[in-house]
Amino acid sequence: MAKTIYILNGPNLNLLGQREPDIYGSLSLADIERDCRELAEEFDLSLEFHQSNHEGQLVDWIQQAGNNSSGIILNAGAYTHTSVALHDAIRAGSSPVIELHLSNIHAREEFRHKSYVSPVATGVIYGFGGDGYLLAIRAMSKLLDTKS
Ligand code: CA2
Repeated sequence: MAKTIYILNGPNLNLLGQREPDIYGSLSLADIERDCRELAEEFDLSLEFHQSNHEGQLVDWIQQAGNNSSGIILNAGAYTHTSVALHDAIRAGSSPVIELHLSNIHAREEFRHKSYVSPVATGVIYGFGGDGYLLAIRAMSKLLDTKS
């Protein structure tokens, strides 16, 4: 049976492509989803792709992915820098988690340097724009193969 990856996107990522293209690129989230689906199919992975502006909804999806033994690619947006709830949800589950950011968060404001996700993530990818999602799918495919 095909393994499943959850790609979860946090607050304001629904605005991608509409503003701040110098920082986040010109792709919309729908463009990114389309490219992810194409690559996931090549790797024979089934894909759950979601975005929410609500912290609790992201927690629910992280728990759901854990219950289904799925991998998680998480761009938690601004919650990355604030959310103990996301940290705890990842910690409570056994899913491998790749933290992802479009921008290089360490080349930006100081408040973006702190991540509550990094200490409980398997790995982190940032600074490659939309391509980061594709790099993360490749990395997750290997992680899930090693796990089985
Ligand atoms: O670089 C990333 O992927 C971030 O997770 C994006 C978050 C930011 O708070 C993190 O520090 C880094 C912000 C997403 C907001 O996206 C927008 C897109 C277009 C216009 C305005 C916001």
